[in-house]
Amino acid sequence: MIQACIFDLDGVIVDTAHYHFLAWRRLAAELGFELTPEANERLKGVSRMRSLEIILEIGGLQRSREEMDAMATRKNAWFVEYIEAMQAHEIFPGITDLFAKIRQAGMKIGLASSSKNADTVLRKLGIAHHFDAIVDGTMIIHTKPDPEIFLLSASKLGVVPAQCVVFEDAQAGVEAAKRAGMRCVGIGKKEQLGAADIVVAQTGAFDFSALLKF
Ligand code: B16
Ligand code: MG
Repeated sequence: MIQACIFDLDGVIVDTAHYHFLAWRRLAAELGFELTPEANERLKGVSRMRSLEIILEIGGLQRSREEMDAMATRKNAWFVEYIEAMQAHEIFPGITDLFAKIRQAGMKIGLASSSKNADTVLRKLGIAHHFDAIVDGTMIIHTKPDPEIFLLSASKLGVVPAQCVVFEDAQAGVEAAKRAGMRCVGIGKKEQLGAADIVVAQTGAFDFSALLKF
């Protein structure tokens, strides 16, 4: 019986995944190659530095640690510009209704985002009060697909992993949820998120009654 729903942030609650893509694409262009939407799937859910390592791998480039730090800082400044301009209405449709249904059913709600900017996004959307526990990129050592972020969320929520369901848009996030021993709702396309228990195109399209069948 599910006792808690744990939500990823970027790409699940709001389309900040697109802002990450725009910022990484801009950096790739500066480095002299194009970042395609397909290649971008590998960047979703993983930390900023891991994303940069993947970008350099895609471009067949090598850079020193100092150069990488400077590039990650530049990408983050562009991303922060996007999210500072974000409006509360950019939250995906159906999210607050889904939160209300979860609450009515007596379940807890957690947030598990790899982002170190999660606080800013939550503040812009005005939704931090919905969560019983928040875990972000500043609180973990190992990035998704490591299960650390979800195991920490479950422990903060006071629920065992087998009683949790994770909502994730990233391949790395689905893998992390399964490695944590949790159920997973994939947000996106089946071809990319086939390892999830169910895949829906958007979080708001998830049929709450499906939770009761898990
Ligand atoms: P930052 P999520 C993740 O957030 C993003 O999916 C991923 O693309 C990004 O690299 C990561 O956060 C780190 O973000 O650079 O803001 O610390 O999907 O786990 O909410
Ligand atoms: Mg995500």
